Amino acid sequence: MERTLIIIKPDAVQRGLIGEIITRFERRGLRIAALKLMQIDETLARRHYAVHEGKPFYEPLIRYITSSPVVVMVLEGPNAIEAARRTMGATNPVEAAPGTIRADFGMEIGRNLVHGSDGPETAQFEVPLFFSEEEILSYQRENDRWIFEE
Ligand code: DAT
Ligand code: MG
Repeated sequence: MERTLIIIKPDAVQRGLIGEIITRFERRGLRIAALKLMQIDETLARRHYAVHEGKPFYEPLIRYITSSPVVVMVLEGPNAIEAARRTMGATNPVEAAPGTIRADFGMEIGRNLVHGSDGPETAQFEVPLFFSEEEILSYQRENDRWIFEE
């Protein structure tokens, strides 16, 4: 089962959208393997977004992601990475498809509400930045067989 790291970003927490965003992933069928509210410090922010170091939006991005608590989750399911990113929508909310989280709640690329790992290698790098192995739970839901074919 594939795993992805999701961050409900500071703007979404401040706007009272934690439940709404979790619901969209949960309703789709993604299984929550880990979940917590936390404050991202500068060290963690710089590590998580290291791939963007040097880009013009890097410093504002670090200020934004450290500006208020976030909710971080590990979601799992078949093709969890792509499923989550399609539920989130395009990086820039004005380009995101209607019905996605970023389109339905966002206006600006620098306030795009949610993060999701963009590939298997990224997920394997990002998940351990936020969660220890003991915090990630392996379990079955009673209705998994009605959501996951195998
Ligand atoms: P995503 O979050 O969709 O994976 P990304 O990894 O390319 O997008 O960028 C990380 C975050 O940085 C993104 O959520 C918002 C911000 N960002 C990306 N490109 C930007 C740009 N051109 N201008 C301003 N902010 C940008
Ligand atoms: Mg990314």
